[in-house]
Amino acid sequence: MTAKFRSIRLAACVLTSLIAVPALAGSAADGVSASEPFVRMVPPGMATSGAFMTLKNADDKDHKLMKADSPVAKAVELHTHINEGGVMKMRPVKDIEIKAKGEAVLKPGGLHVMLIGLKQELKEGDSVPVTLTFEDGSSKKVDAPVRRIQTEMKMDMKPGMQMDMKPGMQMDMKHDHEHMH
Ligand SMILES: [Cu+2]
Repeated sequence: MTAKFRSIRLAACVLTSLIAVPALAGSAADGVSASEPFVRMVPPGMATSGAFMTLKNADDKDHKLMKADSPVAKAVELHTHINEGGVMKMRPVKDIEIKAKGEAVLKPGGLHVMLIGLKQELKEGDSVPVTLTFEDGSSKKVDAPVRRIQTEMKMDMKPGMQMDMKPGMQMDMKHDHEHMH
């Protein structure tokens, strides 16, 4: 391989990592649409946040979201929440299934795209690019605005479920420990 050829290949690699690959007709990225994406606003200094959206599958076959990437975080994982004796805990999931003609809802307290090690402060109204990659390797870029979602966290709490902390805040701190150890 010539040096020139190598540099072209390198340039192509850099380009594909910077620019979202356009969805090819018939690909999973073509069949799945992401509606109402948003990223949760977190206080300055907080190292983690989450991205949420509804993934709709227009195809006759199931699709899977395999991974997500975002330039605002050092690492991005697919997570879900499980309720263990009244305590909400997060668990990484290997993929998120979007059934044929169905949808997968990523929402606070449920499935989410976890942004770990934020590289920048997320201000309300900022747009966070999130690239979703599907089972066939196709991907699409979603621009998720940063929003405050405190009230939605409250809705996830059952009456009688005691929380001696501010909704949202401390739960995220706990996430930090899980990821930072
Ligand atoms: Cu998480």
